[in-house]
Amino acid sequence: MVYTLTYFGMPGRAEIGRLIMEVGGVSYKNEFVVFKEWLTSLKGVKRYPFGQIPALQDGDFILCQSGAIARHLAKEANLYPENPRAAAISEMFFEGITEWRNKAYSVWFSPDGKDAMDNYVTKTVPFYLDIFEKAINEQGLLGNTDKVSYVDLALWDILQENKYTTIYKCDKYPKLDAHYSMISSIKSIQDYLNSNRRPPSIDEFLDAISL
Ligand SMILES: N[C@@H](CCC(=O)N[C@@H](CS)C(=O)NCC(=O)O)C(=O)O
Repeated sequence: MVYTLTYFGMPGRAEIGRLIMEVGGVSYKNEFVVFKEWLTSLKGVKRYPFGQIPALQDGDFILCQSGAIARHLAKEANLYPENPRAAAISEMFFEGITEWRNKAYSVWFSPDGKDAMDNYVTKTVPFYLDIFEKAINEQGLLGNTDKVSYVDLALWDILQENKYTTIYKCDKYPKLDAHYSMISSIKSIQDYLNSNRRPPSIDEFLDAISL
């Protein structure tokens, strides 16, 4: 069985699914959708219940909504906490990461100008960095287990998407730094980042569609 992961040619909301499959050893292939083609012919097709992507597919099995995709894959890849309370805590943090991502995309994809971007960089991001620094300090891994889970990968993803190491890295977040480095050093993550399965960044995607 090989999943097909359909999304635009960028990490975005599909990236957590990719990371889980890479770390968990689940076979998949990317189907990169061209934005123009999406708008003109693909958006309306019935196979996507919400008319949006990412979508994960294996034959008749079609799953949309990035959180549902992440949880399904995490369970399959043994990256989902077994203990019900640890699972609930992991979901709490996952929802927080999604909330952060929604705020980011509302600024990056529909820029309301410099003020919105400044507010995002100086207030929104530090707000979430403080929360996750505290969480990791208190409980180690975000899944509240002794091994890396899907939500730790989701945290790494949102940090790298926000260019954490170049813009925000500072002594204020030692636990986050250690967590980020630990995930970056996982061999399957390194292999993935060096492979052609890793799509171009959101910046490159935005540059390309504005041409
Ligand atoms: N809640 C959904 C949001 C999906 C979403 O916003 N997808 C965007 C790309 S990031 C999309 O399909 N945009 C094109 C469109 O809405 O036509 C999820 O998490 O998967």
